[in-house]
Amino acid sequence: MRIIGHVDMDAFYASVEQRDNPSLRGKPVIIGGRKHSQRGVVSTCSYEARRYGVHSAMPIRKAAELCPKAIFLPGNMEKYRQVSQELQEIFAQFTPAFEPVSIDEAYLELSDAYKRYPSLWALGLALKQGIRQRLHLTASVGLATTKSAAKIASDLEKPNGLTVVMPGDFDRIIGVLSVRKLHGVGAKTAERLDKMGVNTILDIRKQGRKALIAAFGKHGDWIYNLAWGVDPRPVVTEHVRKSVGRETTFEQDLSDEPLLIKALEDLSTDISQRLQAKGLWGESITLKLRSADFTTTTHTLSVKRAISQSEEIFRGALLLFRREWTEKEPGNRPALRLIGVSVSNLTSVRQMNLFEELP
Ligand code: TTP
Ligand code: MG
Repeated sequence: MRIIGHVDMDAFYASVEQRDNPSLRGKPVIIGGRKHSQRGVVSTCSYEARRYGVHSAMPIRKAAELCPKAIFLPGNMEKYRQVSQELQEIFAQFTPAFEPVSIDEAYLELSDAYKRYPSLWALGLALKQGIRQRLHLTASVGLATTKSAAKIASDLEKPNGLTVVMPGDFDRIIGVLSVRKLHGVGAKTAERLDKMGVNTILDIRKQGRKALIAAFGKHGDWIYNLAWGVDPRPVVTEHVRKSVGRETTFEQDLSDEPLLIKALEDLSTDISQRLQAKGLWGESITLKLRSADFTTTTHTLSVKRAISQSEEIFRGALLLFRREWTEKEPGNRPALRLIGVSVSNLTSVRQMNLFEELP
């Protein structure tokens, strides 16, 4: 059984503004332009503003009529993108397989992560807490066995929600909802279903697969499957990072051993920080040496236990450096123009069965 999470930040742009400016907290905040803008639309608004009926895509003028005392802000995309990036770093601490679907929303493949928690509820809380501690923002989380159910679930208890839908709860929690909640059922399809007497997701099942296909073709088959909780779509990891590395090109070719070792140490520290920010550990260390005549060699060492500490990376890099450079005949020790270190075979789960330390 797969466990898929869907995370969606609450009133994302507005919450970031309230976080960074305490005087906005508890107030109706509308992002999307000036109050007297003639043409703008609302990007989003705080939950305080939603009570007045304001919502995304509404003309700013209409929003100002509904909630005259609201605070209107133009928004700061660069900041929201930065927060979105940090959000992904938190996801990476739970799983290497996550699929961002918008600036504030992602699917997470959590089947492995679940093994580290006593319950799905505990896993969901840990995810929310991770986001809250690092970003000081709330998210709504849905956990289910399919993308479709996880997405519907994350929306059910917004804001700051957590909803777990296991197959046995599907009919009770999701089955009773409007067909509009299903991925791919828009206003038109919903209207046609309504004419067939189909209002809830459970109603779709009563129609039978043939009737759905007759009415909507292939799309009908898809809707019918979703109504039974069948959705084989996997979490698609946009970019599986294969390694984290860094290299230094010297201003002048270098053959001074202490300086070269110092460079290795600095590279190791930098790589360690980046691995830890992403919640990753690596099982291989690669040393790259480029000599003054551009001859380039790489040498890799595997470690038995995944590492991310700078001292561990440095020890591995140093071992390779001694073997490939220091221990060579003086005549075979070229001056170097570049030295690089990378850590690969990345994992987001540190293996707990330790066989041995670094060589
Ligand atoms: P949403 O997740 O749809 O909305 P939200 O996070 O503001 O509120 P909630 O999820 O709690 O209902 O969209 C995320 C961000 O995307 C939103 O903060 C602003 C932006 N956005 C727009 O710019 N225009 C839009 O029409 C929508 C829907 C969102
Ligand atoms: Mg959101």
